[in-house]
Amino acid sequence: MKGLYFVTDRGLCGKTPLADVVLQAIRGGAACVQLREKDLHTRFFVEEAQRIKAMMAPFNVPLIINDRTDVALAAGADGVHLGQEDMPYGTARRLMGPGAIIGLSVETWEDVERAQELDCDYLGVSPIFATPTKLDTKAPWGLEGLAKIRAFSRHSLVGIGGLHAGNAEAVVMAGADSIAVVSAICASPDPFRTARELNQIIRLSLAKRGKTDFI
Ligand code: TZP
Ligand code: MG
Repeated sequence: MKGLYFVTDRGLCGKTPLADVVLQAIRGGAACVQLREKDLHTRFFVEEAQRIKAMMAPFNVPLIINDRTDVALAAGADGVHLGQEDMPYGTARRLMGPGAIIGLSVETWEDVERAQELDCDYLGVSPIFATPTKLDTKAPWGLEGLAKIRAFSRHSLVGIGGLHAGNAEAVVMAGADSIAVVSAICASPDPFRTARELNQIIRLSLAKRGKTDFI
């Protein structure tokens, strides 16, 4: 996982339909989209995921479903993002198959150590900074915590929590391969421009770290 990772929140999109914001984020350069629905009943979550998946078909951008392996399977999504209290990684991998993208949130150092044994596709380092978008988080990792994980982990790292154009470079330089944002794009008056700006910052920062395969 590398680049800009967009995580949805329909409540933060205002009057703009969620699908429009997703399209704008992709046009702005998002490398991945995670559909995150905390309040939808299963039936509507599946229908929404199917709609978004169909809309994303012309783009080479994977759709990841937050928390719910069943919804990911039902909608033919490209992957699932698991929290520590969701389905165990091994079970999700067995159900989703070897080609699926499976990400795992790490909130404590024990989570990071346990993940070292798993062949998940990336770790969601959560949260980097405290954020009003998600209040039930553990202590923020900060840039120091992220750098410590980078030094230890064999996995690709996705930073999430309080990230925006003003701190994305510092987070990439501390070791993130990907920057995940919710409110920076959902609540932006111009999601396309915000995504494009973030994408540029992330690419340049990755290049500074010698990750030139990306550009
Ligand atoms: N997981 C950890 S923090 C967070 C999630 C889903 C929310 C991040 O939202 P924002 O608005 O990008 O700070
Ligand atoms: Mg979760």
